Amino acid sequence: MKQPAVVLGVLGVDAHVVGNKIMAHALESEGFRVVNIGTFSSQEDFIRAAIETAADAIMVASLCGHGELECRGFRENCVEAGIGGIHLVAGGNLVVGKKNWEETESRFQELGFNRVYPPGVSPKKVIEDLKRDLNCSSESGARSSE
Ligand code: B12
Repeated sequence: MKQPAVVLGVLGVDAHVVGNKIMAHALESEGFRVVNIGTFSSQEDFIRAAIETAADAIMVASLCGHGELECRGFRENCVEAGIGGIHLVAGGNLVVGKKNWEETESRFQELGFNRVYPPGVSPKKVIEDLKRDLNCSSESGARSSE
């Protein structure tokens, strides 16, 4: 069975790289193939990488607070590029300051993200959800969380 692959990166003019490195390491330790495109990545960079590597998911971080603006049109651009069904995940500090989390979450769901996480989420929680969402079993490459 194929090892599940994810494209991970930091969207837009955003230099915050620490969480990206931690998330990449955590995903790799759990058996995912991680294509880390790093900081200052555009929507097109994510989508191109996902097509080239036949990724199962795109994992977008935005820390600066411009997430909502930067994430607009992401799902539509995936559809246009022929990967409309790809699993989309967003996390980091998605909005400026401390807004009501439920509002932020539903805003990103409306934008087409399957999973949206608040600031400081643990990589363990993100990976548990990802395994469930991608139907990963130990046979498919990602190690079981037990
Ligand atoms: C270090 C830091 C910087 C460094 C970054 C150095 C570097 N190369 O990484 C420098 C000094 C460059 C910087 C600059 C700026 N910063 Co700064 N920075 C921070 C700081 C103090 C820590 C960030 C960090 O490394 N945290 C540790 C990591 C482990 O946590 P994390 O990144 O949040 O990641 C966790 C989760 O979010 C999650 N996660 C990470 N990636 C992903 C991906 C996915 C898909 C998922 C699901 C989850 C996930 O997992 C991680 C583990 O829990 C934060 C404040 C804070 N305490 O968070 C501000 C902060 C992020 N910065 C902020 C701002 C405003 C800026 C500047 C705009 C300031 C300015 N006016 O110039 C600039 C932006 C520059 C740019 N173009 O990016 C704000 C963002 C505000 C907002 N979103 O509301 C913050 C929150 C500070 C604040 N309270 O105002 N910053």
